Amino acid sequence: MKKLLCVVLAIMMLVPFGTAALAMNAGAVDTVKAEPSSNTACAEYSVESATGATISGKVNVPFTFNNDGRAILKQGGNPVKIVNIAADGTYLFEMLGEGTYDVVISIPGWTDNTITSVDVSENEDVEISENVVYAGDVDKSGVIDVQDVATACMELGNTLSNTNIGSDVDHDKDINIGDISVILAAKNYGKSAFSNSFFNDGWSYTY
Ligand SMILES: [Ca+2]
Ligand SMILES: [Ca+2]
Repeated sequence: MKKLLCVVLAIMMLVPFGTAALAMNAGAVDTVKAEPSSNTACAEYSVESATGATISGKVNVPFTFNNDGRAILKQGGNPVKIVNIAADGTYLFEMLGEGTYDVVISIPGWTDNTITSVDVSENEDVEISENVVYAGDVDKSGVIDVQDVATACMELGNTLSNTNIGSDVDHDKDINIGDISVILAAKNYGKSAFSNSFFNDGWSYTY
């Protein structure tokens, strides 16, 4: 009899526990149901994270870019991204990881500008404010001199091609005396390609 009472008591005790267990399970199910929303949050975070850092800038020149200027992103001396400079002179590198980069502004017939040591933190947007280039480095030697004048003179009146596009210094789709004038202009002639060290707190120039 005592044994039977114990069994009955045990069953009576088990029922509430069972209910509690079911309730706990229900709670667990609710938790599982809640997970998709937290997963969505994770997905949104991942998308945002994938956007990464950016480097941007604007090149001011007296012509409208039309697929004739490039911004080249380098890391460790190697190109990692190349973008066209937009019609208004802007360029943008997206989805970058944290690191140190060099940016090369390269336009046919103009001096290059290499902006070195651009430090980028995770998801940081870095804007390069100085993108100085000079018109007249026809042969891309890094300096605007008599050789550029001679090269452009040899191409006067010739149809533009990939091999002589640098002689169209003013980018008007024609190689003429106007291009020679631009090369010889005091603001251009004798100038060298830039190589600038970039710091987030300022600039230093080396020639
Ligand atoms: Ca040159
Ligand atoms: Ca021209």
